[in-house]
Parts: sequence; C-alpha cells; structure tokens
Amino acid sequence: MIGLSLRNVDNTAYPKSVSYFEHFKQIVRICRETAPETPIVVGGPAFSLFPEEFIEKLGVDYGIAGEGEIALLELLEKLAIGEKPEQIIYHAQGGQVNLDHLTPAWDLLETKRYFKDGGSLNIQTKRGCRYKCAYCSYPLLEGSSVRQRSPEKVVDEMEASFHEYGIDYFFFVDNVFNYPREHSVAICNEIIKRKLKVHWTAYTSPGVVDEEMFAIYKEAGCDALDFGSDAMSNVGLASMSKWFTISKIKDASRWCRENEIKFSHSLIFGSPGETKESIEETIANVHECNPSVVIAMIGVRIYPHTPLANRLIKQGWIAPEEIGLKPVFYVEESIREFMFERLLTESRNYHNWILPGFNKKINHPLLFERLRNKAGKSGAYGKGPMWKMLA
Ligand code: B12
Repeated sequence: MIGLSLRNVDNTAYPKSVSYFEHFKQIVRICRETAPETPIVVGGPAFSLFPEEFIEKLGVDYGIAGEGEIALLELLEKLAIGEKPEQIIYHAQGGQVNLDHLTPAWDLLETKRYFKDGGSLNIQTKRGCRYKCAYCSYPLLEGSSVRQRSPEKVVDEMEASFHEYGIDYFFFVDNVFNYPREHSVAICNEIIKRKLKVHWTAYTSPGVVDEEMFAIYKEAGCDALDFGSDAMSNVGLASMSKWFTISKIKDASRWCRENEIKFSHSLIFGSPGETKESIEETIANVHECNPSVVIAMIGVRIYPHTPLANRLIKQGWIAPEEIGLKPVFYVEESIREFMFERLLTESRNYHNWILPGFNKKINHPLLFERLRNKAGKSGAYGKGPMWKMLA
C-alpha cells in the first residue's frame, strides 16, 4: 500500500492564490505508473477538509478523513482478509486515539534531514480545539474537545530525539499550545526539571496569557511565539468570533518583549464588517504591539461546515457546492482597493510586515535555504520558524 499525506490544499493566500492540486495529481500518476497494482490511500488535513472531492478528482483507492493511526490499521486488516472496505473512512468525532499510546517512529523517517532542512522537529502535545473562531477548521479536523498527552511523555519524546538525533529545536504543532494553560506550563516545568537544553516555538492565543506563563515559557527554552490574533480592532475580533480583547493582545506582546521572546501576530484583513476605520485601528495597534513580524492575510478562505460558511450560506452569499478545492475568499467588497493600497504601503514602509497574498515566492525552498544559511553565518540562531529569520 502507498500512503500519501495531503497536507495543504493551497496557500490560503489572496489575491495570489496557489493550488497544490496539480502536484498531488502528478504524485498519484507517478505512483500508478511505478506500482500499478498497489492500492493508494490518502489522508491528512487537506484531504480531511474535502474528502469526496479529492477521492473523485485524484482517482485514488481509499481515503481516511481525520485521525489515521487506528483507521489505517483497520483498513489494512480488512484488505488482508479480503473484505471490501468503504472507499472513504470517516473518523469518529473527537478522535479514537489515546495520545499517550503514541510515539512517532522517528527512526523510520529521515529525522536528521527534516531537522536540517526544516529548522525544527515537530511535536504534538494535544489534539482538538474548543474555540469556535468563525472561519476555522481546527475543531472539524481534530474535534472540539481537547485530548492531552501527559507532559512526561511529551518531554520523554523531546529528550529521546535530543539524545538520538541532536534535535535542540522543537515546534509544538498544537492548534493552540497555551490552552489549557496548565498543560503547557506542566510541559515547561518538566523541561526545566530535566535541564533539557532546547529551544521551541508554538502557536498561541493572546486570550490565555499572564506574566508568569511567559517567564516559565522563556525558562523552558521558548524563543518565538506566533499569536493567532486575527485582528486588532473590536469589529475584526467580533467578526471572527474571537473572545479576547485588544488589551490582552497588548499584554501578550509586552510580556514577550520583556522576556526577549520573538513574536508574530497573524492577522486576517477584510472579514465581514471590516471598515476603513477598523483597518486603521488594527494597523495602529500593531505598531503599538511592535511584533517581530506581522503576517497579514487578506480575505477569509471559506472552509466547509465552519460557523462563517454556515452564516454565509444562510445569507445566500455562497452555495454549499461552491465551497471546495477552488478557494473562495470573503473580502469586504467596499474597502477592497483601500485595503490593498493601505497594506502594501505598510509593508513597503515597515520591514516586519509580511503579506503572503502578494508574494508568491514566500514559500520558495531557495529562500528558506538562504535564510537559514545567512542566519547561521551571522552567528544568529538559524533554527526555528522562518518568520523569526525574516525578523
Ligand atoms: C503546525 C501547522 C503548521 C506549521 C507546520 C510546522 C512544520 N514545521 O511542519 C506551519 C506554521 C509551518 C504551517 C504553515 C502553513 N500552514 Co499549517 N497547519 C499546522 C497545523 C496546526 C497542524 C499540522 C500538524 O502537524 N498536525 C499534527 C499531525 C500529527 O496531524 P496530521 O498531519 O493531521 O496527521 C493526522 C491525520 O491527518 C492523518 N493523516 C495524515 N496524513 C495521512 C496520510 C495517510 C495515508 C493517512 C491514512 C492518514 C493521514 O493521520 C495523522 C495522525 O492522526 C494544521 C491544522 C491541523 N490541526 O491539522 C495547519 C494546516 C495544515 N495548515 C494550513 C495552512 C493553510 C498553512 C499555510 C499554507 C499557511 C500560510 N498561508 O502560510 C502554511 C503552509 C506551509 C507549507 N509550506 O506547507 C491549513 C491547510 C488547509 C489548506 N487550506 O490547505 C491547515 C489545515 C490549517 C487551516 N485550517 O487553515 N502550518
């Protein structure tokens, strides 16, 4: 059996959207040519968002939407005894797996190469997201309740890869690392207790922050945090169903600076209800927060079954069948041109503004390589997320 992991549907960027579908098709074609008798199964977040469309358009044999660990084994067992499995296997809501029973088989992967080329080793401390941000697919991908790994198991994995492969930089790939706060702090305390000399980065919410938490993060090796703030205006935060306030975003930024943790704010401009005033409000607040980097996306990519998709279908803005592999973005029409101009000016004037929707080359492997080498030569720390190097 050949398993293919479809991770990204596209770059989620507007207006210069790039689809990865042709790459997927090409890979499936190569697999078919090389091993015509071998069944192909696909999985991964991109597949899980659009299972029916992918199965049909890629012409693969099977697809597993959601968690793969148990479902893939069951599929293999069925095939082994000659049973005919369903073509698409959907995961049980909330997931089936006890995360404490899992340890990635790093020895079966090119772990050293991933670390060298990617700048970090990925590690997951939990699955699921309890937030209901309007546009987001995380709860659909991983379930809406949080399932945690025990902090000891997480740090066991870090320690083992440190000794085995020399990994000293980790990326906690959880949707929101700092929720629940106590779980993230317990992991940090375990790192500190074991005197593990590592660095790490994570996705965080500005909603669950306090001064003590950042000090513990720093002591445990945190050197970069990406905040999914989405907006820094009251209109924008409400539109995205965010439940934290602008003052929390400012606190989080200040505590990062005080602890010398590099930080980025990821923002989405042009959400429903966005006005010229709310754009100006966000820009002014970004300057006050003074992040190492601000990643400014324009337009909201509509994913199926999200609160925003449901709302827009109800309003007749989009039909369910239009939400698919071909990306549709919600961009507040009346301010589109103003927004383009304003953000481009901002990115010209301030080097820390990154606009993925205007720069196709931002994901280019050569750029990654150059940045990492440059960071290495200048003596700076050439590991960790790419935005840290851009900063
Ligand atoms: C961490 C993360 C990142 C990190 C990755 C860090 C790194 N070094 O790898 C960073 C910050 C780099 C990142 C960047 C981007 N990301 Co991202 N990211 C994630 C996130 C939060 C977790 C992914 C992860 O590692 N999960 C942990 C692993 C264990 O889970 P998994 O991959 O889902 O695998 C399980 C199942 O899917 C399944 N499975 C997976 N593969 C296979 C294969 C087979 C055969 C089978 C049977 C099963 C199976 O089984 C696994 C175990 O249960 C996801 C959201 C999510 N929760 O999935 C978004 C997500 C994947 N990212 C997304 C996007 C859009 C991006 C960006 C394009 C954003 C941007 N505009 O720049 C970039 C693209 C980067 C790139 N070049 O690919 C989207 C993809 C959807 C889409 N539109 O394409 C997601 C789904 C978030 C979202 N809803 O928007 N991302």
